[in-house]
Amino acid sequence: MSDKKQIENLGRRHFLRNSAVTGVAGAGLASGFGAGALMSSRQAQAAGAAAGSVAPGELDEYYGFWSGGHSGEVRVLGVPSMRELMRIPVFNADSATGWGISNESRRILGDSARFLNGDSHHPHVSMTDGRYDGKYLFINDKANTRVARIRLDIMKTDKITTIPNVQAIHGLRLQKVPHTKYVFCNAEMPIPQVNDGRDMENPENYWTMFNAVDAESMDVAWQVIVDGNLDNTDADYTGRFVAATCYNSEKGMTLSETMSAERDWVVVFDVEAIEAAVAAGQYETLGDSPVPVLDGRKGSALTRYIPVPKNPHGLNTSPDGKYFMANGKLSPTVTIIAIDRLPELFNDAIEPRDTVVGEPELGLGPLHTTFDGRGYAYTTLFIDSQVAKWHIEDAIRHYNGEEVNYIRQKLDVHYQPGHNHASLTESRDADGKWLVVLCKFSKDRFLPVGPLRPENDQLIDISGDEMKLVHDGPTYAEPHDCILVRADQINPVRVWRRDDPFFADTIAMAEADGVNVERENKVVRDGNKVRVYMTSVAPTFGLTEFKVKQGDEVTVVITNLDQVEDLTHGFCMVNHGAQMEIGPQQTASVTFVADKPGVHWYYCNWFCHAMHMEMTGRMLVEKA
Ligand code: RUQ
Ligand code: CUA
Ligand code: CA
Repeated sequence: MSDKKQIENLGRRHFLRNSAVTGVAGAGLASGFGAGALMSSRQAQAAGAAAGSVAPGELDEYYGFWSGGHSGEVRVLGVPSMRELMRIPVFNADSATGWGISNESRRILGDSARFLNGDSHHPHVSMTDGRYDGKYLFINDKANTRVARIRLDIMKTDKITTIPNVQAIHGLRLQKVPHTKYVFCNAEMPIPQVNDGRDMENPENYWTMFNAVDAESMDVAWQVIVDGNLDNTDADYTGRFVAATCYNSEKGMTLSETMSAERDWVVVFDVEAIEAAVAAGQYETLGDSPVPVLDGRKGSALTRYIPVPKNPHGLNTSPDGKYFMANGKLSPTVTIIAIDRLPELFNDAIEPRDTVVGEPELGLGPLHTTFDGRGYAYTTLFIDSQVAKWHIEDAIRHYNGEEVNYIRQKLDVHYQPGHNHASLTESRDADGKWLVVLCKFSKDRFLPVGPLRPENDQLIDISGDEMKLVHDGPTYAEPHDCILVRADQINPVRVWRRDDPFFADTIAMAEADGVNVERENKVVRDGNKVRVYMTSVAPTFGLTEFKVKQGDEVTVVITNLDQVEDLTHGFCMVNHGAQMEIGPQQTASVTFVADKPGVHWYYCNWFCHAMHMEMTGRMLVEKA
């Protein structure tokens, strides 16, 4: 072991001891597991060294979709190789594909195309009867209060919705059963209602909302006002209940205020009751938004509030459909809520805490829990830099007073894990093969790259009795969460379909100009707007020159006639900030102002052919 490593480890142990002593959550180390049950993580690490390898040319067994945090994108990885396969721009601008530049992407971004930033945390794949159906992936934008949908057949973002009346969409999950009709998403930050300058000095009049977005139309279906705030969320396997954590029941405006109460809560939403209330017209609308807003504050028939220890974070449904689990963060515990007791709670036959059937102590800073489908749960311990593997039913027995050891193993991860995710864990098909742990710090694991370091996504083999760390993967800011889907559950197309709605508006514009984009290369003038239609076939553009006047607004529309898989062209107009991808059989367009007289070259910037460098043309701009 190098000196550096020793220091790192010492520091880590030392930090651990200190946090226990200062009592952030000291009780976590006291009970629940004996030393015998714990294997050295170094042994585990050595044993699994080759397990994650996928030979060159071989395909992975799982697609992994990673959020890109404040980079705003989504990344596609192969698992278990952890090879990055693709990046899907969502809330960010992307030079390579022209996302945020091309007209098709700007139509999807809509009003929010003016924002260049995003913060994507929680990617989730649409489901039918509790199983991934591979149709869509949905993701939140905390930065600009949006929800986006990615079509998984083309792996492109196809809809983005800004959620009204609220700020900062964080937790996002999908209805699992009978199918993903709703995307449930939590607005984290309470604000005055309406937020038009009133009540700014009165935080007691700030409110936030739980939101349901229709997965097909991407319109906001309804919003429910809650007490406190909202963090993470998950849905059950009956289609009726959704639960969310609240860390700010205090409605504190400062850190210390948000930590002042010993308990916060999990709020449970009754989706059937909410739908009935919407149908019965029991709602208001706020400001200019037409979206039904319902009152789900304490005392409402639409919600129940279950007290749980201090500042909970992750909320996870076990794949057997039995439990919601709230991860304690400032408490060393995970609270297990029995979903089959919720109907009684809504009937007021039991008290909120009667739904709690277990509260195992796992260690310091539990953030997120994931499942293997064999009765075990895996919880990240942020402060301890570990993953705890524990047995759910044993934890429930322990809560009922039996002397049982529910912790099976603690594995060191490097360092400070946030989310973890086991293969297929959010579905009935949870298969307990791989566990990805997204560590917020890499510290000494990689060559230093200046003050900003990568994070570290670790792959752990959980197919056996012991967790085995098999891979370190440096990642750029900041995958919060990921989802692993079996490769056969996703069916991407290989070339674009000519009738794809992604560019239907562009085709409609061409038809209105009387242009058949597959056959014609043509310049159409409409006042000072000029539309330049051209085809592309490697290695040439259909037009090698076109002429416009200084000050014209120029729209270049390119149709890639190549039918060959993987034959993507690009279009870049030098010195005009215009750039886009045109995949095989795709039509794409970009608009810019020809404000400089003279000769301006354009070129193809996706490598397409031996003569790719020569795939060029000139725009001749006549002086005004
Ligand atoms: S949530 S770890 Cu959005 Cu935990 Cu980030
Ligand atoms: Cu076409 Cu490079
Ligand atoms: Ca709190």
